[in-house]
Amino acid sequence: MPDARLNALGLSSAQVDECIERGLSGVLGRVSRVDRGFATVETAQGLIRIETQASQELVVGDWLGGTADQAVLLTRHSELARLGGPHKDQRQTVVANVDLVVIVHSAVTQFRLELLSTFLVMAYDAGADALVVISKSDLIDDADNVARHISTKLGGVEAMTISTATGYGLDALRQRIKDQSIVLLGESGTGKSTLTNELAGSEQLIAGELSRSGQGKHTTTHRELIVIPTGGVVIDTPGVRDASSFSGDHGIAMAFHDVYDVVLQCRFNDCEHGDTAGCAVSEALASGTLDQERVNAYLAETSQRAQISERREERERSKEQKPNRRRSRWSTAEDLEEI
Ligand SMILES: Nc1nc2c(ncn2[C@@H]2O[C@H](COP(=O)(O)OP(=O)(O)OP(=O)(O)O)[C@@H](O)[C@H]2O)c(=O)[nH]1
Ligand SMILES: [Mg+2]
Ligand SMILES: [Zn+2]
Repeated sequence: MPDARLNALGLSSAQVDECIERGLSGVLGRVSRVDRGFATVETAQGLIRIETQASQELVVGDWLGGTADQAVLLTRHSELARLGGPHKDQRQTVVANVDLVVIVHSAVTQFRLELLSTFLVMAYDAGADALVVISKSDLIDDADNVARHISTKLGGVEAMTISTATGYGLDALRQRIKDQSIVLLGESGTGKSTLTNELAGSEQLIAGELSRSGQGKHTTTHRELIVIPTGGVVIDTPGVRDASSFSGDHGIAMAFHDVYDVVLQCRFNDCEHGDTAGCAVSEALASGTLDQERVNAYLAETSQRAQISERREERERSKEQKPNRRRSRWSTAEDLEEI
């Protein structure tokens, strides 16, 4: 059953074994794009479109087995999620089966520690690895220094520097992501689509994005999965201004490992890590073991998480009190166009 195209799409023995175990013969394919009502699926036989059902929300990166009429969603090994739903307080999977989340940050954009930390939390919560890519290195003298600084501020996460204008760092990046499924996350205009096109080479241009207007900005509106000829697949996503993660403990513990280790030593379970006597965090700050900016980012992430779950619980309570209220509309494809 496996063929060269499916391998290029990132097929692993897990999907093949699952198809055999579940008796799924026929089509095997990967969702490359989801539009309202249907998904575009790449198969060994070419592209097919299948209707999506409310009962089975498909996302880019999903693997499907079975037949075109009765496609079966195969087990996801990772799920990148954000806050979604009508009240922006539900877990919503946006991309599946990625190995590596590549956070793209432009060397000439103001570095927002909280936003980049949120991307990191999302990556680890997804069950993926994280890599920070500093783009547009041609526009400043010391982009590698910027990469080192940002890596330190983000707790030592791996960082690389690239320029699609000069080609700097691209071979190293191709090697790093070889044979992996990666998703690009970042603010708008950081160069995600330019990088996607560069990685795709002659394979595929993001035709829709580039043909709509001749010049100027080509703001991405869809997530799209594209095969990289040197090995791997890349999922381009629309840029975001603000991100809210559906942060679980795992993502926070990984992204803020240094802060989290100290938090666990606090004397009080409900410590707010202010200037309280016995607070391990304020002691670590005073002795210089912890970085104030990282602690601030940690506190912002956890307090946002607390607010969201409070809001959700309050909503659930008021729903219980008003049993006849009309149910709100669940998210549609349009709500998804943010990451
Ligand atoms: N100087 C320079 N410009 C770049 C580089 N990479 C991308 N750009 C430019 O940056 C602008 C934005 O690039 P895009 O690739 O569209 O950015 P994006 O991250 O996809 O943006 P959204 O789709 O809105 O999220 C374009 O004008 C690119 O030509 C680079 O390495 N150097
Ligand atoms: Mg784009
Ligand atoms: Zn404390």
